[in-house]
Amino acid sequence: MGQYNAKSIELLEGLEHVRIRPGMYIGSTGPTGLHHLVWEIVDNSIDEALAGFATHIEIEVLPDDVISVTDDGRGMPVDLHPKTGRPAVEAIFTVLNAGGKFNNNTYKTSGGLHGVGASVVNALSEWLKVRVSRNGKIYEESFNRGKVVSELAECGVSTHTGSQVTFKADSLIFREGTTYNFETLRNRVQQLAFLNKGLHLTIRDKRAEPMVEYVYQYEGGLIEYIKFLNEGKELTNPSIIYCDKEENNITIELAMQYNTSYTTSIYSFTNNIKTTEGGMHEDGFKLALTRVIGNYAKSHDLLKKDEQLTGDDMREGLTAIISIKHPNPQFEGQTKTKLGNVEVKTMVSQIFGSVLEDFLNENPAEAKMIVEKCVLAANARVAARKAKEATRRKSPLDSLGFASKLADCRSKDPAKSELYIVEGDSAGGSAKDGRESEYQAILPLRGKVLNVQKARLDKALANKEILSLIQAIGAGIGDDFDISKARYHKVVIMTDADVDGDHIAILLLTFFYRYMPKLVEAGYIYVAKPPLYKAEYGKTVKYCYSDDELENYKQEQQGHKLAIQRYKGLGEMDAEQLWETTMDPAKRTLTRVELDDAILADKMFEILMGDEVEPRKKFIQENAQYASDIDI
Ligand code: TSJ
Repeated sequence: MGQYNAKSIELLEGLEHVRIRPGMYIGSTGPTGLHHLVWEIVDNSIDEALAGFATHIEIEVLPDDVISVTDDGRGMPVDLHPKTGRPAVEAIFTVLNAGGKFNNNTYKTSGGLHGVGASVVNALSEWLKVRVSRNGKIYEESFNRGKVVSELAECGVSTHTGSQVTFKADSLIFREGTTYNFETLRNRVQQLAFLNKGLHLTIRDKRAEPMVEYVYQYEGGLIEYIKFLNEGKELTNPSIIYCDKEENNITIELAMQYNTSYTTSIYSFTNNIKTTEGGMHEDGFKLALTRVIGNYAKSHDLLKKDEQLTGDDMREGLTAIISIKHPNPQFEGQTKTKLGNVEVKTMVSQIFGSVLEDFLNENPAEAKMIVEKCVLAANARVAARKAKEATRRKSPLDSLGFASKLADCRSKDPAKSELYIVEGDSAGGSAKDGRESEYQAILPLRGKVLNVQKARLDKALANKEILSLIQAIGAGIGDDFDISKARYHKVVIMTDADVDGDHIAILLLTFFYRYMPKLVEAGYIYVAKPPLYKAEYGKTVKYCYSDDELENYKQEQQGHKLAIQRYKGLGEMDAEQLWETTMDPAKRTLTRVELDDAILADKMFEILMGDEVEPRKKFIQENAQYASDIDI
């Protein structure tokens, strides 16, 4: 790697624009954009580690939501630019696109979603301090809202090298607040540790009393990631199949293992960025998997006469992680999270293909277990196809031998139409009577919905409640799902505000997440919030949606004798009350379901679908963060 110095930093553009249009640089000024600042800084330290110069990175959330990131790398360059006479480190923080990101000598392998760099973080910080240990000295410089307030100066001696950046996000920019969610930060730091084998990462929450600290270092890299993801799952065969290879400056690391579930979890990354839309690395992996297992099954006579394995059959129950490090990644697709480099496909296919082939040949007993599982999947696929055909028939009322209980709305405009999925026939009745039938449809569900986490598609499709749901939504299911055919742009889950109701809501969410993920991604799924209490005096009625709200109301109304009713279920409300409290767009609170982190969601559903109530309760309390309350 060439000498990195002040010359390689070119002056481009001032930072004023970043403050005028922050969204252009960090995506949003909400919580996502705020957390993005942290990754923009951490990425630089990861690069230093990938270049072989840093081994430890520490991330701290300090009181007042100040972030501090420290590494033990070479320390940012402090030499002066020959033309401007300014220190290199200053340019990193004051010049847009400085820092060598677009410089060939110092290619960037890590990277945030937008790859915008330290200067953007500086521009969007109320204050920022950088401290460099280098040349036996410590240097410091500080900034306010992107502008230098204290020039680079020596402030001590040092026996080691490294970089530290400390900043406070600007509340004038981040109007929704500058509070960090520690769980969000911890989760990504752990992921970075899995993705960068051997790297020592520490994260601390010093806002908490006592301070909270997590230390991550995974010598096994993706092997340990797979172990973590398959934790608590029953395995098809004991081995994790793994490869880690570098060729032409491109690194390919891959790990996979089967479990006995029916879901496929393939996650891919390029330069530590999740490639949600897949791309050439995933294609190469799937190609090799299909080819090698297919050949093995055939050559070892493991298939009956008319049995054939498809790629999908070979991916059922598979957990796989593919991580590529590439000096020049091409990101394509709608969200720029699809790897486009064609050369990667052949590389992954060849490298992983030969590792898998060797594994099967050297472990015949495990190979047999894997093939047998694929054959089971193939048989289930044939059964599911027949069941699926039945769901495609047009009318919700005919062909299936049962009448769906859907009370449809009159509007045929999906953008205006809402589907309420209601727990129980009695609440379903009230909802039907109370609704605005022009645009609100009601589908009552009886009892518990099938747990699709534990059932294959063919079994799910044999379930009446699920069939009614698929037919009501009208957009198909699984691979055939077509969001443009969805008959409602709001699908509202309305269950009792108790443990059973929560469970039903989660079962429904699991179903949507597994079989209609596009509906979740599009933000069409909502959870209704029914009141917990009715407090009355005279003719004044007040509905309270939480214990806190009730307490506050009691305080306010100390002069009155309140009659308080606790609702045990939706069924206790009459049609008018249900409309007024939970369905009227002018008054109701709907929580939009957001599950944008598929890895986290998979793990959560796994915990949730267990038979115990406590972990489920804990989830619901802790994961308010994955849902945002929207008053509509
Ligand atoms: F960019 C930044 F300011 F946000 C930042 C950079 C923040 C943090 C916490 C660390 C870093 C950083 C940068 N850590 N390590 C480096 N390394 C360099 O900038 C560096 C040092 C020396 C040389 C060289 O060629 O001598 C090259 C580079 C890129």
